[in-house]
Amino acid sequence: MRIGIVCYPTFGGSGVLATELGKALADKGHKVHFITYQQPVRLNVFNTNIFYHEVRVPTYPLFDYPPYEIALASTMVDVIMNYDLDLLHVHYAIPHASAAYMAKQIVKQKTGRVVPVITTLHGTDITLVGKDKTYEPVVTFSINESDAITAVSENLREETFKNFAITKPIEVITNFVDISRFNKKPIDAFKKVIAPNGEKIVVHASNFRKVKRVEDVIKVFYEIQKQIRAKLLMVGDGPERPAMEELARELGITDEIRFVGKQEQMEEILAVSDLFLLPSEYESFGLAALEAMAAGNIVISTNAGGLPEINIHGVTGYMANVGDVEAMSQFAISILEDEAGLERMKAAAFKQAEAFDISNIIPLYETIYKRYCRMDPCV
Ligand code: GMT
Repeated sequence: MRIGIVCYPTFGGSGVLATELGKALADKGHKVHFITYQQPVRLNVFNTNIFYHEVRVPTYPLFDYPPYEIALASTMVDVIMNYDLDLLHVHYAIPHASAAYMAKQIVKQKTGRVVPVITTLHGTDITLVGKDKTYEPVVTFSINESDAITAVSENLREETFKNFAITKPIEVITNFVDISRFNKKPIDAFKKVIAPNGEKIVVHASNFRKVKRVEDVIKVFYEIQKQIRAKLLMVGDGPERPAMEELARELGITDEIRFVGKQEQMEEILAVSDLFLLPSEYESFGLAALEAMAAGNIVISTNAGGLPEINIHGVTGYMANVGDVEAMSQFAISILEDEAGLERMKAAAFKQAEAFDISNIIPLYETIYKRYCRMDPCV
């Protein structure tokens, strides 16, 4: 099939997921057209089935806010018509679902063809940004106008019905991970650089926004390093980073923490680490935690949102209430002290990640696409 994928190209979970989905579909022979304003970060392969269409947003002195949504809808129309797309699959509702609606109407008016739109809801498009009343009417309308709606967890599906007047079914297709990519042998030399004295390695990766409660990462690690020789790797970047560097200085633990910025080779980092911290206020799913589990890390997280759907308390890691730094610290210390228990838990985390392997999830999306096939047999 000829599939248009619309996503954010940055390091955020929705863009990562959409890009990995597109790459996997291309490997299966589908023609995949990415439509976004920048080359997606994980779109780092050459594949003759993958096409990338950049959305250009011309500026003009009158525009304090250049109209990205109009530029995106116009690019969608161009790609649908010139590459005869079978469907559009948009990731993250804002503004992708409403732009897709507009593109669909324009193509219908021009050609009479109705191009199906599949919208995948990812998280903050529903729980933070989407339900703000500035956006809500358009978000509700464009989700309801989608031909199929999917959510990345049961929790997000429930949140969507709770916060928006949705009149159609929402199917849950969970996020996934490519186990073969994350199940890597650790590079000893790399491990030695980070933890020269055999320290335990703790990792956090995110876009350092308020919702991630990054200060809890630093506070939990502060407690851990009092009891256990450990290092913390802070991967990613975002608005909270300067304050977190300051907090690390105030606590006198800068030698124990490295802020490594955005990293494309997460699998190398996760291969040498032991424990992933995700103390978020909310996660619809927590893709970063799943990737850590696929690399054999245990996860200490909050029990917010969809996290209990992947992290099993006492089996793959531990969960605590949002903000309960003490509980998260105690869980971390007790498992890091127990070498055999840690190894058992790491194996269980990996096993749990296997259930979310990409090979199990891609066919679920293909099943939805096939409903809209124009050819028989569907190819
Ligand atoms: O919060 C992020 O890391 C970015 C955000 C996004 O949409 O790019 O992530 C959301 O989607 C991810 C992929 O589906 C989920 O794994 C994250 O849990 C979700 N973030 C939140 O719900 C806060």
